[in-house]
Amino acid sequence: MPLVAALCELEQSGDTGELKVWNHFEERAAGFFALGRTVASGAACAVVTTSGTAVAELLPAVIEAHYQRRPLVVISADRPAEFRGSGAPQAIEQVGIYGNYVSGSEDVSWSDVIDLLAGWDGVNPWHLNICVEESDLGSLSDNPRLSKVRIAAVEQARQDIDMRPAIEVIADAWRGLVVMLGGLEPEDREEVWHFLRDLGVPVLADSTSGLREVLGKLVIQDGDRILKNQPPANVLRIGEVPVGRFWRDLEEMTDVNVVSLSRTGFAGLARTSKVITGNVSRLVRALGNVSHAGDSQDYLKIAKRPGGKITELLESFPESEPGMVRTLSVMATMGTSLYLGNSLPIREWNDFAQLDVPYELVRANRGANGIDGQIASWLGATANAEDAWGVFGDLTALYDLSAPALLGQVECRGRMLVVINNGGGKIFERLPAVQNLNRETSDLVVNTHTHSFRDWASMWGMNYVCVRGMEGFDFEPEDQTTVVEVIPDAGQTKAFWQAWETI
Ligand SMILES: Cc1ncc(C[n+]2csc(CCOP(=O)(O)OP(=O)(O)O)c2C)c(N)n1
Repeated sequence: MPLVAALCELEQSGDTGELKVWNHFEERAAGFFALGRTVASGAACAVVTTSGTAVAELLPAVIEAHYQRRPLVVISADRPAEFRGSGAPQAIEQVGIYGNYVSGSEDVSWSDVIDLLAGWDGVNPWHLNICVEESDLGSLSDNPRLSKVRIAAVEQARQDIDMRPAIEVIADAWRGLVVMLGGLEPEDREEVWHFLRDLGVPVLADSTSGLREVLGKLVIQDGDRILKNQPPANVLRIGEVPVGRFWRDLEEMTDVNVVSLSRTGFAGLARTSKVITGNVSRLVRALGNVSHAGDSQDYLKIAKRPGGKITELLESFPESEPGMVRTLSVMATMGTSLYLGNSLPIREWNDFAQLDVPYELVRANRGANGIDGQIASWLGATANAEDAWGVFGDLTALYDLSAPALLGQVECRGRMLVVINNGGGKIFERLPAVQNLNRETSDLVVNTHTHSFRDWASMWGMNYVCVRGMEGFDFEPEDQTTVVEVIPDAGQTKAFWQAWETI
């Protein structure tokens, strides 16, 4: 209560112009919403909680922030330190609860709350645990002196970065070089686009790179399979860890030389590879002018045939899940931003979405690839934006049923919340090991269900549209949030994948 009161007082006084308070009764969604805010604003966002398991609810968002390297701060209220280990009400071991997922934490009492962010790097998650005495609760006028702090320089200018691994991989392009493009920060896109256009090597581009639709002829369609059959000698990864299957296959292909240019510094592979860490634009600029390397292994030529076949399949099975994703991808060009939920939505978007019209902004939570907190993260990342589109799997949406409690605090004009309801975690049905299970066991793995999202939409005052066939795609964005429940035809989906295997 004193923390909330202090924040509201500050927000209302207008002394700290940039401070904005949101609220949610449920900490897990609040954590992911805050994460979304850090993504959209580039600035820190703190979640303030009471003591006890409330603090534990934030662990998934803190983990995601750690792997995405986002400045998510947890400010947890705690019972006074002498309660630790006592089993007293709402007293749990809060100190250290986030383990290595925070870059540091402070454990303090109410009267000490001054300059506690001094040790924080301003880049990674951080935990501030504040013990509050019963007597503090009555003395609201003694609010801690929350004041603006200047966070240590976020990233020092690093002249000393060794770019040689990337330079060598480019020089070796004549033996085969493919760029795998993961998610990029919006400000890095232009620099990377110029670099790739100059280099001219084939690119496997994730939707979250924001460049998938603008690289034109450089993008390899069906690249996962083509590269598996004929691996290049070199892979240059730029941005986040790529989503596609070929990145996982690289784990075993230890003779393929892999170099990553990464903001977060995570290799994304357990095998040997080289990672150059830093601001991606700056790293690309440090490579200087590159000469045109082209497509020495003819990947783009090889990809033409399967690319055409896939288009044919999407047209033959328009109500299959990939077919409906394609249609949705055309409609979503109306939006100002796109958020892709994990599991099949992000994969099917990468593989089957339209390639002609770029999306202004594409986001996803790819730190730990969780299906939790996705709707809340999307709301946080688009809190001030009209015409925001988010596409989620059904289990993913079921995980985050409380997230719409935030809708009253965010921009909802034109907001489109798409749930692709295929009746479970259908990504697992694509695995051969699961296909060999008996029905009962596979239903357990897939979490098969028959729930609809109609009543959920109604509970939170959202519009609802159900899309069962192609004719269902004639909905329009409204002034309030619309839930679009897309139900692919299971038979067409099966037929699509069977035909796809034979391409
Ligand atoms: C928090 C969390 N729990 C479990 C998983 C494992 N998992 C990955 S994908 C998936 C299924 C997701 O189902 P759904 O959202 O319906 O998407 P679909 O696979 O049908 O596209 C699960 C359970 C995870 N990634 N994150």
